[in-house]
Amino acid sequence: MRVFELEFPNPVLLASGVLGISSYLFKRIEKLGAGGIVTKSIGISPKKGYENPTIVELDYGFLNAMGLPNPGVDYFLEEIKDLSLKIPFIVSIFGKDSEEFVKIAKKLENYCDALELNLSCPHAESYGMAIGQDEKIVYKITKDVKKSVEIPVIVKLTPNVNDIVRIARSAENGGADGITAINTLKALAIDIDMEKPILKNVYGGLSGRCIKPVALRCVYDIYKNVKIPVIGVGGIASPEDAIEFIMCGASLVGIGSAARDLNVFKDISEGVENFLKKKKYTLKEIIGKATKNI
Ligand code: RRO
Repeated sequence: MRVFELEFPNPVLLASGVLGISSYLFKRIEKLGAGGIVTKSIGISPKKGYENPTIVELDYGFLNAMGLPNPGVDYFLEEIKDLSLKIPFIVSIFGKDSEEFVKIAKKLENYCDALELNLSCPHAESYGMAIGQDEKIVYKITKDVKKSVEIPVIVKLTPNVNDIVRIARSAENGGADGITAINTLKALAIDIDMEKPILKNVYGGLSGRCIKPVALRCVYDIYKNVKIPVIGVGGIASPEDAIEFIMCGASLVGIGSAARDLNVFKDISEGVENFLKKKKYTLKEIIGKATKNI
């Protein structure tokens, strides 16, 4: 499967933010059958993240406010400089403005296959969703990063906007090679015995099965309105979920919350392959199929 001029052995990727940033873990995810890896978001300098509790499991998904914990780009480069993978390795990055994004992007360019710009963390005011909700900022950051590196640049969008298509178009106009949809939904959970919000940060990002229909709607709308490939992320836990996303227009899918079971990559990619065999389709033939059968 060729997307962004990179060869993916299967369409099932590790989504950003899920399993840390150690080289050992990336090798392990490759062995477990992932078609590609997107790292936890990396910033310009080390960041401890928020105090606990930073994550809570709900009946229908997870709510997290980790607070962008990461070791900073220089330490991360030390960690990955000898990493050798056969699958595409995509580094997610965040910054407070386009200058910071460009600085980080340039440092990483020779050590990864593509960059994913995280413009969508739901609770990091000056780093995340606030910039990803503004189409002019999305355009500028995308354009500036694109101008400064040779590798593909993918933009990860927030669903916490009135019109995600407008934002996707800004990324496309800025020169993005692809769109990842979606990051988590801004949400809240209350501990009724403590009589206060569960997360230290109060607000968090909702992920898991409950956000799948929202993510599908976003992928569907983006696919119909932009030409660049889409990576679908949001509540995917089975081959059937992945096929729904592909039929809505995703060329690749990302696994986040469901990656607590590390067999998920093989299970989903084999399940998708079996479906295609049974229906006598190629993967390419079903991308966006549900948007045409109306
Ligand atoms: O680190 C986080 O708290 C976080 C990030 Br960067 C993100 O993009 N999405 C999310 O739900 N949490």
